[in-house]
Amino acid sequence: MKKVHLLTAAALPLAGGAIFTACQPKQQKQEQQKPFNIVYIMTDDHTAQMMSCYDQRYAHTPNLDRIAQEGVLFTNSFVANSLSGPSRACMITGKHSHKNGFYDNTHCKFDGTQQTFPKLLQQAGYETALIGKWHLETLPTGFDHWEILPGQGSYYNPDFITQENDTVQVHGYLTNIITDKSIEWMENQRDKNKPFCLLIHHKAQHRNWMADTCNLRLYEDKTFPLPDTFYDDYEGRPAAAAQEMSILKDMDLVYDLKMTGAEGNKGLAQGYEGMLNRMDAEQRAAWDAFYNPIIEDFKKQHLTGKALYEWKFQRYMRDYLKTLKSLDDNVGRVLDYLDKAGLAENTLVIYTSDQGFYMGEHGWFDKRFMYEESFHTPLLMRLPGGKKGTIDQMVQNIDYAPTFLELAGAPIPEDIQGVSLLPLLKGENPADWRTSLYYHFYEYPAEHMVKRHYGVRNDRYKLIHFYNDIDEWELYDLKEDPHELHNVYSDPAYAEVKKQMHHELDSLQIMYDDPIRELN
Ligand code: SGN
Ligand code: CA
Repeated sequence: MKKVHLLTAAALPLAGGAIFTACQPKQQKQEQQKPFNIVYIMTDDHTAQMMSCYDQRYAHTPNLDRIAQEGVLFTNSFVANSLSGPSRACMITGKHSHKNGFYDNTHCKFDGTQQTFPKLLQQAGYETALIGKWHLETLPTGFDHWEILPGQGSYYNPDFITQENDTVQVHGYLTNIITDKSIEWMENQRDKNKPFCLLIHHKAQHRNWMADTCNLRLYEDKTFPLPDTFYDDYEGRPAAAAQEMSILKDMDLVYDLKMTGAEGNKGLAQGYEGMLNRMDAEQRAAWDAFYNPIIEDFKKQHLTGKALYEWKFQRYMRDYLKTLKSLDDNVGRVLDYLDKAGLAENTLVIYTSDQGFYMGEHGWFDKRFMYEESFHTPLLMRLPGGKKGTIDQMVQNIDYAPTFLELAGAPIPEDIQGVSLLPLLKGENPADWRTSLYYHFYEYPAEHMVKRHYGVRNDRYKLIHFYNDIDEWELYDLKEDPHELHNVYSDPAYAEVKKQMHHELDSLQIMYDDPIRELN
């Protein structure tokens, strides 16, 4: 039987079905009480529709699927505020945005003096490290080691901000480099006498989906089916109609789809030029050799209307998947390293994204809305000796901090708003698990023009209030209308549901102490 290490804080059902309890012989218990390490891999804008363990239509992600097969896949995993900085702040504090103070990407700087789970893990004897995208505007605190990207970072020959507050350029492709640095830290830089927690934060799959040159030619023969809601008319949903994240109108031909010379936003074209200028001669030659013939072909076609819209969707899907190939390969490298280094048996591996993303659903890219595709975020966890299969309970990214603390045997401070997922990972089915989730998005007016909103979702219904320069309520019956096309807020048939959902929303706002900050 495989050697499995026991949790320090709680007994786990072990691989092979054995259950460790308090009556284990003392010596055996002591031998096995080796603390778990934590390897937390978070990507950016990677959505469950583009992971084969969640959705078979588009992507093939064997290494991500391996985590799901050897551990658990959460079917109902959500964020608290679907945007990078806010999402990261919720994750690291275990608190909603109004409690951690990082509401949006445009106005906020993370208060690094506040309590975070890496600091609490350090107090519990862990060594902590962070490598990759940070996006919280102040320098990281609570990490023994960190190397972060300035802002969104660059896919090619990226800069890193080091702990000495220097900016250093590294040659190569970012997803590989973040993985190289992560493996290097685990292998050669950490204190091997301590348990560790490593946060590997990728830029991929963030806009503008620039793939590694070795993957550019993939998926060119594929034509992807349009999502069912690709031609949504937003009837009955004024906030959905007002957004600026449409593939047809807002996805830029040059910046997003690499059609140099095509019509588009000048600032974005300059941004893209800057990205190309980071490349060395070899990278640039491979890039041009691939995209130039597509540019020539695109010019000849003179596409407009529906044909242009669908052409953009196909190019978007291909670029996203090419970028994803590196991500999946590099997750595989981390898993292989953990095996080779003998760490897999006492390391919790987590895979998640800072939020979901639209892959043409409602005609969109980007995120922000409390609608399913961006409210949902992928979540896989592999805990040695823990449950295998799927977990259907409703979980949120504020739950990660208490999970890690409980796993480390550290106390969970009272003011953490998330709930430890450890009972679920142990295969328990707690009778009092939460039955609804709270959401609040603030970044407006801003890029993509998604209006401010908050709401509640339970296993069947979702109530959303869009506010600020609008006052609109939406109610969805997710069973009858999984694509959220029919706002039934004013439908008399849903009067009782509406009342109950309002009550649930009020209860959550009281419980989480959200004064509904209608910032202007
Ligand atoms: C950038 C992107 C946006 C994206 C935000 C936030 N524009 O501003 O499309 O919504 O980041 O993304 S870009 O022209 O700079 O690519 S987040 O994931 O970091 O929150
Ligand atoms: Ca993001």
